[in-house]
Amino acid sequence: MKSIRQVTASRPSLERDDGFRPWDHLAQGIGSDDASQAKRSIDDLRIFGGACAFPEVLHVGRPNIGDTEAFIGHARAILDSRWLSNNGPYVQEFERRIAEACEVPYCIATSNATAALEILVHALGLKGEVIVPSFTFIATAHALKWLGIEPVFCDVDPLTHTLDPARVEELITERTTAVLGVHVWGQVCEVDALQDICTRHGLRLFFDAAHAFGCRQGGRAVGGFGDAEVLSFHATKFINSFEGGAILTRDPELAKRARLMRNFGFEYLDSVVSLGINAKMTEICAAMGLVSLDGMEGFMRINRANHLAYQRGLAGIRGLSVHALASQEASNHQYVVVEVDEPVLGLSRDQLLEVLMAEGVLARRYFHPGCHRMEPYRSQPQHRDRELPVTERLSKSLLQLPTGQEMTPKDIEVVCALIQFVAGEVSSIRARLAAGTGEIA
Ligand code: T4K
Repeated sequence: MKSIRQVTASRPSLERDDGFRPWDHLAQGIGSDDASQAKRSIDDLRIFGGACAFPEVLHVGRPNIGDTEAFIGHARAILDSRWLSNNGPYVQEFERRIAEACEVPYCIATSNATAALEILVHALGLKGEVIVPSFTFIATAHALKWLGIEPVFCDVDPLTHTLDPARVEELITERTTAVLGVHVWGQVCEVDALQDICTRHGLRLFFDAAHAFGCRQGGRAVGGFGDAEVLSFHATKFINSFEGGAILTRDPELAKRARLMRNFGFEYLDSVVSLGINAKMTEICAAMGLVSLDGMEGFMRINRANHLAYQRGLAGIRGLSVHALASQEASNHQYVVVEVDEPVLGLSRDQLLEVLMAEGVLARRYFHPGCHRMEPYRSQPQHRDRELPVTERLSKSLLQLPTGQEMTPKDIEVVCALIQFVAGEVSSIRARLAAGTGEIA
C-alpha cells in the first residue's frame, strides 16, 4: 500500500503546460477491481490514499462506435474501389443523409467543423467584427481570428448558456458584419430573436452547431437556422466520422461557393474559379459517419437514459444540479452538465473535479476559462476588459460528466454515489484539504 504522500504527490493536476494528459497518469493509479466499491469514510477517497473507484478511466467524449463489421466492410470496399477522397460516393451519400436529417437542401461535408466555419466566413464575405459568445470551444473564436475577423465576445443567458440577444444588440457597431451563435450542449439558441436583430441591422447570422446535430426547436431541425449552420463529427461527438464536419444551408448560391472553397476553388479539372482551401472529407471518414448515423437512434436513447440516471442519482444534493435544457422538442443529450454552487455545496467546482479525477472519473470543465480569457484574446484590452459576468460564472461552476455508449448504468450509479458521498462529507474533506494532506494543486 502506498503512503498518502506518495499518492497525493502523484495526483493529477488541472494546471499543466507540458502536454500532460491526466488519463495517462491515472492508468497507473492504485486501483480497485471492484468499481462498485463504496466509500465509507473520507480515507477511502483516492485523494486521501484510498483505492481508485475506476482504474479504467471514464472519459467525457468517449466515442460511440456503431456496427464495426459494417464499417470494416465499407473500408474494404473503399480500398478495392481505389477511390479514397475528392467527393467520392461515400461522401456524397453522407451529405445526402445529413441534409435529409437536418431538413435542408444543401450539405457540404468537410474535414472538420473548424474548417467548415472558416469556409463560411469566406463564403459569406465577412469582414470587420463578428459577435460571438466567449462561452464556447476555442475553435469558434479561432476560426474568425484566423481569417482576420475580430471576434467580439458577448455574454450568454444564465439559463440557456447561449447568446443573450439583448447583449448582442448592444455590441453592434458599424464594423459588425455577422452574428455567430453556438447551440451549446445542443441547446438551440434564441434563433428568432437573433434573426430579428440581424435582419434589422443587415447582418449575416450563422451557427456553430457542433453540439447540436439531431436537436430540434419550434418544429425545425438544427441545420436550417440562419444563413448557414456548421456541424462537427469529431470523434467525441455523439455521431462521429473520426474527424469531420459539415456546412448546412438553404441558400443555393452560398452552398455553391462553399463547395468550391472546400476543394481549392476547383470548378472542374483545370478550372479554379475562387479562392479555396483543402477541407475535403475522406471516404473512410464518410463511411464511419454513415455507420455512426445508422446507430443514431440507439446512441440518442442511451444518452437520454444516462441523462435521466444522472438526474435521479444526483437529486437532492444542495448546491449541485444537473443542467436541464430549456423547452426543446429533441436533444441528443450529448453532454451531461452539472452546475456547482460553491457557497451552497461547500466545495468549489475545481475541488470536486480533483476528487473525481483522482477516482478515475475524468469529468471536464467545458468551457473554462471563456475564450476571452485565453490567448491571443486575453492580452488585448478590448477582450480582457470586457465584462461577461454570466460567462465568468459558468466557466467557474460547470462540470461535464461522462456519458455515451461506454457508460453502463452501474458506472453512473457509482459516479453518483461518489458525488453524493462527497457532498455529505464536505466539511471533513475541506478540513483535510486545508490541513495539507490532500492539498489542491
Ligand atoms: N465548436 C464547438 C462548440 C466545439 O465544441 C468544437 C469541438 C468545435 C467547434 C470544433 O469542432 P472540430 O473542428 O473538432 O470538428 C474536445 C474535442 O476534441 C473537440 O472536438 C470538442 N469541440 C471539444 C468540446 O472537446 P478536447 O481538447 O477536450 O479533446 P480531448 O483530446 O481532451 O478529448 C476529450 C476526451 O475524449 C478525453 O477525455 C479523451 C476522450 N477521447 C478523445 C478522442 C479523440 C477518447 O476517448 N477517444 C478519442 O478518440 O476537445
